[in-house]
Amino acid sequence: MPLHHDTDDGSAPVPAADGEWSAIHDGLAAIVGRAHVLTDADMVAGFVTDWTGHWHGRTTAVVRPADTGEVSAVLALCHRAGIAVVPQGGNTGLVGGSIPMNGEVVLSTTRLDRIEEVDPVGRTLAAGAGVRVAAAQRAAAEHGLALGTDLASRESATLGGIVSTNAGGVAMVKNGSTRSRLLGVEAVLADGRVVTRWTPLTKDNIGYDLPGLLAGAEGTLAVITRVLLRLVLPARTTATVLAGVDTISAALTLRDAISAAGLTLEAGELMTADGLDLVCAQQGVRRPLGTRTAYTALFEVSGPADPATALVEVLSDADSGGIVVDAVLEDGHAPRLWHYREGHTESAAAASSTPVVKLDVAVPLPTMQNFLDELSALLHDDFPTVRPICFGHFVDGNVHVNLLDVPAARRDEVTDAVLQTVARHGGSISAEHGIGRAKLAWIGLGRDAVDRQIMAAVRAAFDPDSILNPHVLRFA
Ligand code: 2HG
Ligand code: ZN
Repeated sequence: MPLHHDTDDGSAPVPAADGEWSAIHDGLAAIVGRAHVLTDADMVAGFVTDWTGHWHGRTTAVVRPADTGEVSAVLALCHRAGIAVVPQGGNTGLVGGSIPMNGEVVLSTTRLDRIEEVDPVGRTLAAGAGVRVAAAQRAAAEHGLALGTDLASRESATLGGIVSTNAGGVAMVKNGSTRSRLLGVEAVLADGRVVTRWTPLTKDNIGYDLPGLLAGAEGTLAVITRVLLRLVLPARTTATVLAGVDTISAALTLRDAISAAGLTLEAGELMTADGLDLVCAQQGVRRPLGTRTAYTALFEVSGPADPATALVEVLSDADSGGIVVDAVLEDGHAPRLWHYREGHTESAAAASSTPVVKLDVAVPLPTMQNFLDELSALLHDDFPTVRPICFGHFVDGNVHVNLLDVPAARRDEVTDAVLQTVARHGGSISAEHGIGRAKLAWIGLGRDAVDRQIMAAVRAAFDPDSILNPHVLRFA
């Protein structure tokens, strides 16, 4: 089979001539069936553009294998031909991490969609990487258990995707990261070899944590085909409150009062006045509170007895202490209240005249107020036409800085300004979305030179020919 030449930036190998592709397409079709090798522009359109609309690429073929054997054969073929491959799940990522930019083959995992087993005794779920998060949640719920990861894109995001990005989401405060619940994994290396660590044991201490390494690797080390996840016990009774507060410190005081009352925090989210206004305007819903406050915190709590009554007591104390300006409370998970928070992403996208610049960052809680104040002053002074909307999983220190109406020519400049501010506050330039392509230029703000050398060596050990997602998560 003919070999490759390098693309523009010298790193992603693809075949040199069109004729070579037809042989490769035939080889791929022999593995997965002609119907699962997509080459038509209309058919591949949804695989080459990301959700934000900023990342547009091109692919010479989207391949949809049905099982691990087919994934292995596809990768072996691409490896022999020196063709770069971009693994893709639900394509809901926000950092351009699953978009082919230089004609790479897209390996879509969405046909690996079998839920194999929920073990209610061992409390585990075994499933294909292409299973949607919501489907896995439903399967766990049928056995009185919960997946432990929850995020707004649950209907589209896949298990392989949330493992590959080590997704955080709204339940991380209670259940920890996706990585922390990954017990086992089956994955295919760039040359087609299959690596399997598959033990439902929470205690299994033999050598390096390979599943932990694949979690958060953004598809650069191997293509995950199956996952074994530890499930969690869901809360039996919950209550949800939206609390209007003037400061981050007040929101944190409320968090502490909730814990001190013996309630468990299921989620702790933050919105700003501008963010709530935007959601209300875009979604045509009424403001949830009578008073417009600088911040609105959403807490979902659980407790052994009656969490709603316990929460009312916490709120009336907080109210008399001048901490909470206004609040609305509902029993249970309260989708109506959650909608104000989960509506942010779509509302920002719909309201912006340019693709939203999405900067998912984390800062230490004691500095969050200073960070937000400094950020807002900086944007106001240096980027007066940009509209910032900040929200996120604030109890984890996680802020989603969304920047609307950023002119294309100023994307990098404003990104740099925000990420430098994050670094000055001792924060992380990527809290939960990963580095992808969007933050490649800033990785040095979060990892020092030796750290990056080790990560590069790990990557080379898995994929010495740089076949897998070559433009993502680079360390040089
Ligand atoms: C969320 O928390 C997601 O809703 C998306 O992480 C965040 O749109 C964003 O910036
Ligand atoms: Zn988030």
